[in-house]
Amino acid sequence: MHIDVVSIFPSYFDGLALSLLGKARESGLLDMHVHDLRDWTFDRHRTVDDTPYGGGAGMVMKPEPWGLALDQLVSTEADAAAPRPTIIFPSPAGEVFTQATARDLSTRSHLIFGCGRYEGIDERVFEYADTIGEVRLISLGDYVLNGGEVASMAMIEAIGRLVPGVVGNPESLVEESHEDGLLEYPSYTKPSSWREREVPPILLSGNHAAIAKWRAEQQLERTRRRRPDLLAD
Ligand code: 6GU
Repeated sequence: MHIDVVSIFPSYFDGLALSLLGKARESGLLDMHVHDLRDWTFDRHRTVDDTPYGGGAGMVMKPEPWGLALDQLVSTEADAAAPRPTIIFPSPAGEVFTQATARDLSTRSHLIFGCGRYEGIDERVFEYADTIGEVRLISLGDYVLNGGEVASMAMIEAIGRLVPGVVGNPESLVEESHEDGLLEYPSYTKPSSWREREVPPILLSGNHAAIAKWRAEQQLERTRRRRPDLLAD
């Protein structure tokens, strides 16, 4: 999978050199490039924002650097017949990101993340992007971050770990929260007694059928208690 990120704070993404995703980048499974939006500015101050037409608080990201960035990242496709990229703009005004969104996006060959700052990006950038790729405005949830960087990192991690080969043991992806629509069952390791707290005896019984049944019950119980909304549909 090829991933491009455009941001005015590229060093946010240094963390993606670590751990599983970092290994996947080294091995070539994830071909990820982070770009500085200011590389597509040509004035002395490398300006990326301006005041909003119609007035109002804050600044808006100018369309020109975004247009040049998108043109370069999309025309760089080695194969002219390559599928159109999916262009993701993190936005609190977008569709909500879920595990299903991550699954869907993990099947794409080329993702571009456009990280907005300030009060947002000139609307015409989304319209133009829609002519060269599939545009998705995606929100992490109903709260506001200062820009798209942290949201993009969360999405890249959720998507990247679903790319075949990135997580060494694919079975560990099956029993996770949200994959079956339920929260995960509780886990325990040694010692069996710790600070007067015992591991549930059934987990020490060796009875695999009984353990599977107990875990399924725990999943339902936890989901009912913490996330009843997940059981509604
Ligand atoms: Cl994707 N961006 C910003 N700026 N804030 C958010 C968000 C995204 N998702 C939740 N809050």
